[in-house]
Amino acid sequence: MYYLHLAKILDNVNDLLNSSKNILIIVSKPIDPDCIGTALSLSWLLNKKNKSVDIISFTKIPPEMTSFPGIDTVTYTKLKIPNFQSYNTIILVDGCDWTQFFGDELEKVLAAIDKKKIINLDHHMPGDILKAIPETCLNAMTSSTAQLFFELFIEPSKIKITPQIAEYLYLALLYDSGNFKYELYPGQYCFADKLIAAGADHAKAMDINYDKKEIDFMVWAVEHTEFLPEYKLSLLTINKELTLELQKLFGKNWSDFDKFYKETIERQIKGYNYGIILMDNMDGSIRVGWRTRNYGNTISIADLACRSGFKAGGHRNAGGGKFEGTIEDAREHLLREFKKALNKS
Ligand SMILES: [Mn+2]
Repeated sequence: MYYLHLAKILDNVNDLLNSSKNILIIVSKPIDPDCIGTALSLSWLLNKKNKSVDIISFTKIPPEMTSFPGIDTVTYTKLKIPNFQSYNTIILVDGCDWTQFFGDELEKVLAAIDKKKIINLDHHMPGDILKAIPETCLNAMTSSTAQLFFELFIEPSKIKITPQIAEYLYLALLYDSGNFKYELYPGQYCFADKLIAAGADHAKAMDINYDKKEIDFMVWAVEHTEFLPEYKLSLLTINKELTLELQKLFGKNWSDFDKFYKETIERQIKGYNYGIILMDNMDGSIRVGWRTRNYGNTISIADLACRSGFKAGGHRNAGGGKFEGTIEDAREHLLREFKKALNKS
């Protein structure tokens, strides 16, 4: 079994949950179907066990998630830091770094929480949360946090999920697996099949329409993408000037509309195994996001970004990071490490 190494941690987590009455679930940034679908299902299971549960987000719910079923029960808590003392346990869902949960408020919030009562459920490459709370951090390489949650909590509980819960988990799985297009993990199809048997509606879950702005962004982005065949790389560099242009065209949250571009262009063009977006955060830091082809021999952009001076994480083939400095330096460092890595491979 692929969770064997987690047996002791699972015991710790269950002990903590069993002795808790009031539980707080915090979802990760970016807000996506996996963190939301898992949080809603987890809340349902805990309610069944007579626990009182609140779900909060430190990030505003993005427009494409406002129609997710059940999203109304997730409270955006930007203006007010919750009273952590009133909860026996705090569960962080679908993220591996503190910043994914607490954003700008990080220091202030963490100081107010007893780390002994934090649980982390996640499937990303382990980050600073695992280091801080190794005893209660359930982190495994699965398709989605939804799958980890289903296999470690729902199935052992013997509680039958409703079609609604099956839908939440199925939407989470579809999103994190790119409709079964990305890397395949053990048990993934089995998990999907069980959700269908429990009432998830495949046609309904697949019936996704893109926002028109996604197409407009894609057209803009393709025109601004450099195709670098020597690196097998498509690179979109969005400097300060282009950031302002995007804000004018799509509003402040323009990056909410980049999914169609990422799905269609990054790692999808023959000869271009890697897709990278570099963005100026306009605060002296640069953001990177990448995707790597899942098939064949590829280099790890996560490692390469770290060697280029980024703090980077996520998954091997789809992740992100941050660089302190100028976008020109970020680009130069990345390409330099790219060259080195390609020469070695
Ligand atoms: Mn996820």
